[in-house]
Amino acid sequence: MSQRTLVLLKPDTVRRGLVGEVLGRFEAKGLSIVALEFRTIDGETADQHYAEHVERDFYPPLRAFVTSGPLVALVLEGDEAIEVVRALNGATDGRKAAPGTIRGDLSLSNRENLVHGSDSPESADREIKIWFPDLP
Ligand code: RTP
Ligand code: MG
Repeated sequence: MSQRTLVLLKPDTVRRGLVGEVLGRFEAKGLSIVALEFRTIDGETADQHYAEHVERDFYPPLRAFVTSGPLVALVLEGDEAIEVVRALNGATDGRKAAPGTIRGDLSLSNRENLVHGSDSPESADREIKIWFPDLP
C-alpha cells in the first residue's frame, strides 16, 4: 500500500556533507520525494516534532542538536514507505545499527544518527502536518 512518511536529514547530515549520499539511498530504493525543505528549526518546533520524548532525560541534548543548524525535511512516498525508510535508516544507535543501513554505515552515535523516519501511519500524518502544513 502506498504511504507517505516524514524524513529528516538531521543537522549532522548537512554538516558532514552527506545530504547527497543519504538522499541518494532513498531515491535509489525507489521512493519518491513529494516535498522537501532546507531549514533551521527553533526549540518549539523541535518540541512539537518530538512530543513523545520531551520529558525524557535525553531530550535536552537532542533538542540542542536538532536546532543546532540547518536540516533537510522531506516527505517520501512509496509502497510501505514508513517501514522501508526505517529499515534503510537502521537501528537508532549508529554503533549498533547493521552495516548496509544509513546509520550502520555512516554514524557512530546514538544521538547524531543522521536521519529520522516516522514510526507509524499516525506519526507520519502528525509529523507531515507539522513540517508541511500546506501539502495537499
Ligand atoms: P527517529 O525518531 O529520529 O527516527 O529515531 P528512532 O525512532 O530510531 O529513535 P527514538 O527513540 O524515536 O529517538 C529519537 C531520537 O532521539 C535521539 N536519542 N538519543 N539515549 C539517547 O541519548 C538517545 N536516544 C535517542 C536520537 O537522535 C534518536 O534518533
Ligand atoms: Mg522515533
